[in-house]
Amino acid sequence: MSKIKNIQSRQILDSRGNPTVEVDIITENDILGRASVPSGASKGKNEAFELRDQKENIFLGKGVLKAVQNINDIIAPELIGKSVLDQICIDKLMLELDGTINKKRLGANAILAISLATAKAASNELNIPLYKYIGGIYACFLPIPLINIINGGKHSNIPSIVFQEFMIVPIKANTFIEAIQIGHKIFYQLKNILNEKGFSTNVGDEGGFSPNLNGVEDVLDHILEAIYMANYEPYDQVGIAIDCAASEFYENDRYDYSIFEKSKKNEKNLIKSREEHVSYLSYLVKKYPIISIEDGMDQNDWEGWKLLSDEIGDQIQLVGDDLFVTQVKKLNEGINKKIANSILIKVNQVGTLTETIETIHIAKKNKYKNIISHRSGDTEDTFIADLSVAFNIEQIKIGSLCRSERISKYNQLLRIENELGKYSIYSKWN
Ligand code: 2PG
Ligand code: MG
Repeated sequence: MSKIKNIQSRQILDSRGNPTVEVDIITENDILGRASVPSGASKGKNEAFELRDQKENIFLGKGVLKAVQNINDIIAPELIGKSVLDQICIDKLMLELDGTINKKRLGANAILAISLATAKAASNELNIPLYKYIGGIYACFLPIPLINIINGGKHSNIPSIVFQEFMIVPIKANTFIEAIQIGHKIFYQLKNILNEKGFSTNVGDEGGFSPNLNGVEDVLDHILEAIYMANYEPYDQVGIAIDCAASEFYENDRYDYSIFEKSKKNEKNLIKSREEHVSYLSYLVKKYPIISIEDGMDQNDWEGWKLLSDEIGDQIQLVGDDLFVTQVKKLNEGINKKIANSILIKVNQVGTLTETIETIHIAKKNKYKNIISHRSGDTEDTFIADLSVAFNIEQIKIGSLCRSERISKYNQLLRIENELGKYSIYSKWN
């Protein structure tokens, strides 16, 4: 009954209007599992391979019809008749069919769409919420949201802020809805402040504002002002998290802030050695209520990562995104070298649900925090909201409180909180 009867794949659009893969898996019971795949702008070099058609005159080369065809011609015939309850076997079979290290043959976007749709079909087949199907009876923790409010770097087209994401973290909220209310208040305070000063409140790729501010400290000053104006205590009630996405401005062994802070191009101190960059981050941590830094260093600058980890790793959360690309091998390397203390989890960096779960478990075992994450190009798919609850993950990063592809995930978490009712537990920051 839970056997796959039909698989239909198609090209749909992500939040940037670029094509992405969607899959429908239909069981013999006519039960549907549907999933779609997100896509990053600041991608790690070691991410699983995203297969694009590369036909310049169609969708600027970003079509995914080849991936769709791989599903229809290669993957689907092998999966028809298999049970959607056999997630591990299905994921393994796809890895074998692909046969490459980074899923280059079939495309990680093809493989991931099937992998996620399989789990959804299974949960629908059993009539169990997705988070419970994946995580079991102990799945009951709602994550703390890292709520994006300013977009810089590659997520904005205003070349004035080198770091990619500035987020607020409601660390003292007692429920998910309370966390959202706090975020909402600060988000709109910030909007007022920016408006009054004549800055644009247009939003970037992840829904945070994208104003023409004067670099990182100007952004942090504005966020701090918004936290105070909303009547919250920085540090005590609300912390700041940043994603430097440092791989995007690392060139010739230097951290070159002028790549994104173009108006300041002639300022001498914009090009920093790894030591200067680490000192700057450490200075920011002293000056502002920063409690988490993601990708503070370039993905290949392990020496820099070590320096940063030794310098501030015992004070704040240091998150590896491009550094670990959700892959066990990279994470183990980091654990052995005592680099970072947390990992960003993005399903499409590794390409199957099974491998994502393996990485989550390795992190937990080694006391590295997991932070489930969206991509800057995302869809209305809410899989990652359920995934966070499935494994009682402490934190989630799903953008700002606008743009429907972000809101869909917040809403799914609100539904889960509502459904769990008195059994829901809200994660605590520690
Ligand atoms: C990141 C992500 C998501 P992108 O760097 O953490 O916020 O961005 O999807 O562009 O890689
Ligand atoms: Mg990142």
